[in-house]
Amino acid sequence: MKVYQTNEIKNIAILGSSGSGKTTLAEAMLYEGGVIKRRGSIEAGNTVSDYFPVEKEYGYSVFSTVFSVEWQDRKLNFIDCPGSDDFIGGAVSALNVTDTALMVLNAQYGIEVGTINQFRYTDQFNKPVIFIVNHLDNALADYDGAIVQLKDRFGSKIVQIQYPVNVGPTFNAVVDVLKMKMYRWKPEGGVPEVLEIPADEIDKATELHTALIEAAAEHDDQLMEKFFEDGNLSEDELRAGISAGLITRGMFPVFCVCAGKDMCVRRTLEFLGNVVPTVDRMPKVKTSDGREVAPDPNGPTGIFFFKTTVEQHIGQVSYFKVISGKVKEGDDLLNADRGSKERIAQIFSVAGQTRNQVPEMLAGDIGATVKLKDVKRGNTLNGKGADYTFDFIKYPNPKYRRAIRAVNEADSEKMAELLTRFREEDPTWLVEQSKELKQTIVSGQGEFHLRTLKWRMENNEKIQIEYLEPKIPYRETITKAARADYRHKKQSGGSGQFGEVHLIVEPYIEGTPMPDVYRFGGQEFKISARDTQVIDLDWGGKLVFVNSIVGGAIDTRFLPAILKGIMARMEQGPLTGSYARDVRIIVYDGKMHPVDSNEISFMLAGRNAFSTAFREAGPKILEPIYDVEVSVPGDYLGDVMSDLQGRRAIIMGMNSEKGYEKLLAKVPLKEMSSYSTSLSSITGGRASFTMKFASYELVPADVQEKLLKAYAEKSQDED
Ligand SMILES: Nc1nc2c(ncn2[C@@H]2O[C@H](COP(=O)(O)OP(=O)(O)OP(=O)(O)O)[C@@H](O)[C@H]2O)c(=O)[nH]1
Ligand SMILES: [Mg+2]
Repeated sequence: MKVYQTNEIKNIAILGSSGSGKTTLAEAMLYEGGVIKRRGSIEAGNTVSDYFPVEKEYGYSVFSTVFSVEWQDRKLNFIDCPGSDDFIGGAVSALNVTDTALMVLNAQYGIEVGTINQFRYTDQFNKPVIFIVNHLDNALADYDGAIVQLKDRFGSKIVQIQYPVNVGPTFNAVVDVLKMKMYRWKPEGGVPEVLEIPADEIDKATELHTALIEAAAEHDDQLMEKFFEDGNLSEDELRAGISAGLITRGMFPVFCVCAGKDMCVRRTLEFLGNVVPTVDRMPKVKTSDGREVAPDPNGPTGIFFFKTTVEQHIGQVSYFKVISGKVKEGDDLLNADRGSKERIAQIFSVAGQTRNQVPEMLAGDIGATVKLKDVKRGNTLNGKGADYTFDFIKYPNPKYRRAIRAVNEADSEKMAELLTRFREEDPTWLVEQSKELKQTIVSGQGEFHLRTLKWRMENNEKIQIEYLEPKIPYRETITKAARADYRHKKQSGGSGQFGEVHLIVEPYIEGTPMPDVYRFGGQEFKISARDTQVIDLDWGGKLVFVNSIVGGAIDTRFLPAILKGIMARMEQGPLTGSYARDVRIIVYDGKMHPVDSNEISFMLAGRNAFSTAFREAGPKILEPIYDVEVSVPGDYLGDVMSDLQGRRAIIMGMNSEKGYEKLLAKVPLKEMSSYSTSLSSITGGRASFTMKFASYELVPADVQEKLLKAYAEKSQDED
């Protein structure tokens, strides 16, 4: 493969909901581009894109796959992304390094929830979008229905470049209103016959052609003038206008294909080669500190790694985009994120797992390298004169949480290593070794995400694992002030132990001042704070520790020991052993013994006084509450609402958005355990949601009772 100039390179993400035919389209493009001699299929498990065993097993894409096709002296780099919401990380990474998105639709379903989710990302990244209606040979294909949905949602930005002459199993022809020709295929697809538009299609074709001309003229003043003068635009002018419309997202052209039969795929490639913007025409990317970087092949070298995988027999393969300058074999570069040096031994242009070595790559290009020492996804390698780092990737929060355990204890360490590696490949995972819950918690995007992880562990790595219900990180706090004393006294043989602590506990609410006087049982306790420590607890919330001891009742040197004792109890709250938070503790009195007082005595006295006071202070259990946002088609809204109410949700609001409703709710984490599975079964997979930690809130009395009982039983078992 030759070395391509920046203005010959186009980077394109293939998006669309699961099953829309992205991988099949990729296969047809590779075939038409002469990269492969035979088209593989999902059914036979032999596509270029889905080459990992887990993808063959499930017949879905799990990872994004890079491939390139040379077309009319241009290099089209594609990234075939997984469509399932569970693997959205692949699409997000791809959008960071591509300039145009192909959004594939299944003609049977039109716009699906996956389409909308992914479209939202193209919006965030401000990338041009071309819609491709696939599956036109499907008996249930409804091309017109798909166009109505698109127009409904995106209005006049939807511009048809083609339309099918017939849909369903007999599909074999489209009218192209840019070329004003009809294309017709033999059953094997591939190269079409190019024909004049038949008489009975002329009116429709002319109408769409006019609409296309008007839309193209709209994005360029010169074209607009020309259009007013001549009432027409040439083919080249049309292309220039569409290209301008794409870049500003003022136009979303619509194409037709039947990927399964390789129909209209060549025409799509031709359009991509001619019309889609090259890297140098797109807005410049920005570094982490906001500097613009042009894709200048003569600039300093900066290459950004957007994906890493571990492949059999090779080890780590690292995929990068040349953001600036050029990268050559033998280059010594510096990892700006990790400070380490790396030598680029080989550079590859890739098509799935096939790699073709190239001597260098210029700004804008996408390739891969192997055997780097320490490069993670998201890192940048810089050459002389460059100090770039990029952090443009924003991934969604995980929303499906399980505890994971190796069935054989001996595999635990290997399991932990693999989890780290999987997380490096796919940043939408979260892996947490929770000391608090005594569980390893993996959080991903959905049940299917976790199922593929298990499959890979068991089949590729030969480690048996199991998922368990994850524990909830409850918290404990108090709701009123209380007071307690505790004397620790021990007399055994020689020296004894003595420490006595008197303290007050009360809820700590940021911004509320401490009173000067407390009253308990008719008695007044005057407070004069000598020292206040505000401690930010590792597990959230605060502990405020006030020294209000008068007259040297306890020596100042014992205060750290008292605090240490209290902290030990904060870490294992008196109610259920969960972390305690948001407490103010005022130590106002106590007693010492001239000989027997020592640190351990005050530690124990502090701990026990705190424990007693805490129990008297209206203690309550808090649970994590999440902000949940559900996007659901209007017809399912009622069912989704009542399901949420069954999960103790508080509905916070609702917005309508073209056939979809967006529901905002606050829901306890405990109730979100299998939400993605339920939501998908309620809505037939047509809804999606996101969740984000919001706050800790008191659990209802009945839940508290259950938790206390469970803890008491568990403690008894352990005794
Ligand atoms: N009839 C018909 N079937 C198609 C067409 N394109 C794809 N398929 C089939 O649709 C199914 C899904 O195709 P894929 O290419 O895996 O779809 P995808 O968009 O890559 O799906 P994900 O990887 O899960 O996101 C497979 O069974 C394909 O054979 C088409 O044009 N016509
Ligand atoms: Mg796929």
